[in-house]
Amino acid sequence: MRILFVNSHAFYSEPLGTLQLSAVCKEMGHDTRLVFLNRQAISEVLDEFEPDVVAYSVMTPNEHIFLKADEAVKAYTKRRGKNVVRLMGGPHATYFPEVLEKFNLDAICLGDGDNAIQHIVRRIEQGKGFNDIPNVATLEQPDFQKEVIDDLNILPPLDRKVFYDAAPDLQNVGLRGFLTQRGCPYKCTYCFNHAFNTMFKGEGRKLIRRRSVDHLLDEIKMVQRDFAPVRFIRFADDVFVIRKDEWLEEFAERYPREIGLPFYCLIRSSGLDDEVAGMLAGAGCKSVSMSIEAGTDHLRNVVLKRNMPEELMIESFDAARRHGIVAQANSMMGLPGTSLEDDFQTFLFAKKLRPAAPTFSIFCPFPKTALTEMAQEKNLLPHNFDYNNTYRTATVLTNYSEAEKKEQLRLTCLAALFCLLPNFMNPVLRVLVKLPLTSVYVVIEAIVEAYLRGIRIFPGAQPLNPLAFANAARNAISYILFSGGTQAKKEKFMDDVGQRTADDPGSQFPVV
Ligand code: B12
Ligand code: SF4
Repeated sequence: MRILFVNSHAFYSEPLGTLQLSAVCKEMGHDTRLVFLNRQAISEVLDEFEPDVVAYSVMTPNEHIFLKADEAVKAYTKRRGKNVVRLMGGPHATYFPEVLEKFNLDAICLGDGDNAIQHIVRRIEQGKGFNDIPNVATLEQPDFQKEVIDDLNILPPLDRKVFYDAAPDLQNVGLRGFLTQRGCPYKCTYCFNHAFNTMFKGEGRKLIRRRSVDHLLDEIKMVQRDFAPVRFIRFADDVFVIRKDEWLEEFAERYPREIGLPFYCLIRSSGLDDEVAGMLAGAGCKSVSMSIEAGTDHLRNVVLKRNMPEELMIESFDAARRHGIVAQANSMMGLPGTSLEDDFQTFLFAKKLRPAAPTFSIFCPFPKTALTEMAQEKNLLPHNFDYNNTYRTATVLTNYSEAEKKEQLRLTCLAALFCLLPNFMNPVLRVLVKLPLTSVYVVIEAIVEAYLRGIRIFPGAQPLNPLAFANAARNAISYILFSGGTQAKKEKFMDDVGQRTADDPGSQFPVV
């Protein structure tokens, strides 16, 4: 059977869930292909690959791109008179099962799909329907039995070949992503994890699961052998260190001996004390993503439920510096009920913590998260807001005037640069955000972002040469311009979804 996996954009980090599913399908003896909608025309791939199954993997802000692609799939089935099974999984299908009806899909997968895809494929072979498969909902049977994959060690290594076949240029970027665990126990109000935990908690279901160090290191060794050049490892777990435990001790002892490559991981500031920073640095950790999110204790700990007092954050950023770990730290502007002055305070707080790689974004509300519901209850966000149009755009919250929204956008573009400049420059930032130079600031943001990623966060992942840097900056600019661009630009991208070719990659995420 031929299974076509469909993702929206090729990012600098691989779509690990899709690669896992592709590996499972290949292990069952099936043929798989991956298409990125920002790189290749789906109709071209359909004609060439002639899939029996089309498997969409979707994040909520990209739903509109998939609706467009789905039109091309439906047109193909009509043209060929062929029955193609259309499936969807990933976070959007998990939190918005209404897509089943909206797309009129054969089935959706909610949560872990590793077993679900096997059952689905077997049922297709047997000519049977998809009812009564754990984590799978159909229009006929929307309620489903829940399951989480308990033992991650039974999963095959990710199918990276399918990724580099779809995005060959990304193999030269020597960055390779791995997951060591699934699940996150925290309850940040802007994130979907609390929704996931509420949905899947229950008798016998373990929400936090980790692979053995053996299983992980074996996969890394295999990737070093088969997907050279590997220069930098990116652990993509939501939180790499939830607690200091035996797993971390074993990893910290074996990883440098057996792998010895620099790595990056995500961690909460509350998890990085001096001891953990020392262990990570000793193991080869060169950079961590340690979000700040907001500049006051009230916003961080009451509104966002981050549970991170200021003193603790100062200590953890100091610990990172002491151990030579670059801290990438994101902060969000534009929270429900805040003002432009709060956004400046967030900038100043981030600057006080002195992260080596500061980044800033505008809060992007998603239905079904606690923070979005709170904003709607307080009439700070319309109930019918367009969630497809909130990523890298001006805030959709009503607690900012139109003029303030523009200033906030400019502040977000310039904040990373000004975090790296001396404090006496801060008043200049306040002047610059008033000038109507957003397009110039977007370019500045892209260059700073490409510099931080290439030189500070993933040093050495890409060989240092001016051409590679220029390419990364160009990609960053085109991605930011697309994702934060005008409605007209977005519509143009949508029109192109069916026509894009491999030679015209369109907007790409920065690859460095
Ligand atoms: C790495 C990552 C990214 C990477 C890129 C991811 C990529 N290359 O695909 C980057 C940094 C680019 C990114 C960006 C964003 N991200 Co992100 N990201 C993640 C993260 C941390 C890990 C993804 C992952 O590898 N998961 C592990 C794999 C195993 O799980 P999975 O992908 O879900 O796949 C499994 C199942 O879903 C299922 N499945 C998936 N597809 C399919 C298809 C079929 C047919 C079937 C049967 C099953 C199935 O089976 C898989 C194996 O079990 C997740 C959090 C998380 N824990 O998942 C957030 C997450 C996906 N991101 C999220 C968000 C909100 C964003 C941003 C909008 C952030 C922002 N506001 O700035 C942007 C969106 C950019 C854009 N325009 O697309 C949300 C998505 C919520 C939603 N409703 O869609 C998540 C869930 C975080 C959260 N908890 O809130 N992200
Ligand atoms: S720690 Fe990160 S992944 Fe976990 S709930 Fe908070 S934002 Fe989500």
